[in-house]
Amino acid sequence: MFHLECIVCGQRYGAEEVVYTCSRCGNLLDVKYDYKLLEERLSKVDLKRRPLSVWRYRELLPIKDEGKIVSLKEGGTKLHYCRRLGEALGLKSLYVKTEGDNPTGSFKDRGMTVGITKALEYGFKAVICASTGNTSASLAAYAAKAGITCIVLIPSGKIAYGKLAQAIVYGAKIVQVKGNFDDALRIVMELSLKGKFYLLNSVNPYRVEGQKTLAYEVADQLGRPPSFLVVPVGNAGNISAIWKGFKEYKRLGFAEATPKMMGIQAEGASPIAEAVKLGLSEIRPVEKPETVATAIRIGSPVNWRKALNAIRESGGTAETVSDREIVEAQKLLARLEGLFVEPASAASIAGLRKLVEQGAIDKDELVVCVATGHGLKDPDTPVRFGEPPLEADKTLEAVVKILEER
Ligand code: AN7
Repeated sequence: MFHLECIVCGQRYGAEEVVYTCSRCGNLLDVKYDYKLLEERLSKVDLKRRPLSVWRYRELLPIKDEGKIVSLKEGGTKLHYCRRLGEALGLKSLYVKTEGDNPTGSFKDRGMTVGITKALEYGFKAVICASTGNTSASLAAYAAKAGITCIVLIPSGKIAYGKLAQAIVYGAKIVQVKGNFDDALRIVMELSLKGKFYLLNSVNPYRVEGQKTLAYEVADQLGRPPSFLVVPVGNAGNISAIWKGFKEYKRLGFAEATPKMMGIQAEGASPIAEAVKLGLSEIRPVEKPETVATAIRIGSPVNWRKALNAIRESGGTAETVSDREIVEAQKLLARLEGLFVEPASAASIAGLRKLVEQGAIDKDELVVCVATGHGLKDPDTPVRFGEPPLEADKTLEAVVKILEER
């Protein structure tokens, strides 16, 4: 029903083989399905009868044994109509998809429910990942649910506190690496080739399949795909997966159009945006990535080729935002809509603001912004950049006085 194919040389791999990248040319793999068969067997009416969730779309996911599915009830996240934020940015139809609603507070859960299920299908007793935080939190939770060992490598001192707390409490073996995410990923990729640990970074073609369900959900929630889909980009698995989802929905006759994919990166970690803007055919990795949005502090995104395809094929573009713009956008979304998202997610709002200002997105367009992770993941950033609380003596008069002063 499905197999893997190299996105560059087309080499095929059977579903029984554990393989992460093409053993012939080293490039990324993609899961391929028999769409003709799926078209015959699956109707949109059938899908819509099931609850909105990742597994609503189970026939479109690369699972052999439904009995083995490990789920924490991921997906089915809210799509908020943002009238006030839309007005502030100059858009009539702006929606924000809050992926923080997921069980561990980020979109990674969509991928991990599929990824851990694959780990069990293959008979692994341990899983591994490198992470800027959310991947480790999610993998640790799903490994706990499955009852298998979880090992995570994180860049020393550079992950948000909430995410670290999650990995600790779910019982992962955590190794802080004295380097950045790219260093940690290189190590786990090498380690996974020894065969003992199943690798669940977004280079794993099965994991990102789960993430494409965001596209199906958005199309189902709106009744059609948006004109623009704005998403933050780090290792670039998510933008690639979401694009695949929209393409599949159209291919299956469940949607009539596809959105333009708009990828947003932090200025200090923006090799993909650079390649898009300069029209490069390959990215130039950033040696020392830096940004307040630690989730996307990634200099050498493994999925760059898929992401450049997604952006170009969809007719979209990429933009960069500064740390100041990210922090500002985080406040704006919180204060106008009551939605608290982490800095990386706020990057998509900051990027959208720029794209509207530049005229790349018209005010009448239907726009969906993906808020990839919950604000409570990183409580330090708003405290560091926001106004400190007032302080008063413990009397009514003192409190009244200080309130009047402000
Ligand atoms: C909130 O957890 O890479 O472009 O190791 O946590 O698919 O990498 C996180 C990435 C956006 C970027 N928003 O997604 C990790 C990790 C949030 C994130 C991204 C991440 P990709």
